[in-house]
Amino acid sequence: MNAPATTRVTASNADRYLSRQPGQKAGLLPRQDPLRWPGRPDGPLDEAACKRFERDGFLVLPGLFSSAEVARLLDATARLQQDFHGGCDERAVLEPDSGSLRSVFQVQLLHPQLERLFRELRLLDAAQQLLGSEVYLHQTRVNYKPGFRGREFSWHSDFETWHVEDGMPAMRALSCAISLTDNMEQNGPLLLVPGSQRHFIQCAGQTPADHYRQSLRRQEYGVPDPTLITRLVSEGGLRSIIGPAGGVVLFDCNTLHGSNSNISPFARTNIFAVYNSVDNRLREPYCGLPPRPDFIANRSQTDVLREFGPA
Ligand code: 6CS
Ligand code: FE
Repeated sequence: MNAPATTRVTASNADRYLSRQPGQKAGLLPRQDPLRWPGRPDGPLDEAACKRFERDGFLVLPGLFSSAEVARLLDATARLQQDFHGGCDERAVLEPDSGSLRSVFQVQLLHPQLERLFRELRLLDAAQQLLGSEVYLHQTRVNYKPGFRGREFSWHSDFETWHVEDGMPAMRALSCAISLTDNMEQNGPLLLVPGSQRHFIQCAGQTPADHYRQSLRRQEYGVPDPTLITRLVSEGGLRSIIGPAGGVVLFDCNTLHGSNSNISPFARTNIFAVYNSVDNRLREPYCGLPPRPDFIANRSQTDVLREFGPA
């Protein structure tokens, strides 16, 4: 006799990536999803670039935006920095100790330049090609990482958080980071672990209620065990993404990453867009808590993202 519908766990919504379950220990599971999804072989990335993304879990695209485009985007993000300083709005996240502005989320709704940016075909087509489908925006943000006061982002896999806390079923999303200032060794560049995307890092500890209020400032749950980080770094190395403003790095939702504090005088300001496959829309959070707010995990505007119409 079948279990009543309310308790039956169907194959389609079973939790394939258990993490932060009661009594759970840290561990590694093999990835159960493609590294590069089939279905859209044509796009702006050549075969060598796609193979680098599959191998490393990220792809660096230097100089994708011109200095004139970067200047316009910097103006837009500086405007948001003025409008949101002091954290007057829940979409603005402040640094844990200085109160400086750390991040602003859902920026495509806050400035017309940014609404257009994420629909640029050089980004949209690349995301569709790697994810093998049409896409929508799961999350966007500006990370300001101001000079002297920009604090670190602990080691993590975005997918572990987006699966556990947002109900993202499969590893079929990617982040696109656009650098608006020079990313140097000295100002807290993004650190990525090549090859780490092949493992799902199970984290111990149960997710607190409203965890995002803390985690976006300083993350303590969903941070992998140091012995597992050490193992993945020893296997794949550690790559810091440095380069002049205007560069882009695309990284898989499950690639282990983090970044150091910025004690230099130079801001490291990057815009992030997370493209999710339209075949991977969010379900109920696997941690069993209520869904996170829309500005962090978009559930309300998940139609296919298309190129912006003529100006
Ligand atoms: O929780 C999140 O969605 C955010 N946290 C981090 C550290 N990276 C992804 C995302 O911005
Ligand atoms: Fe992240």
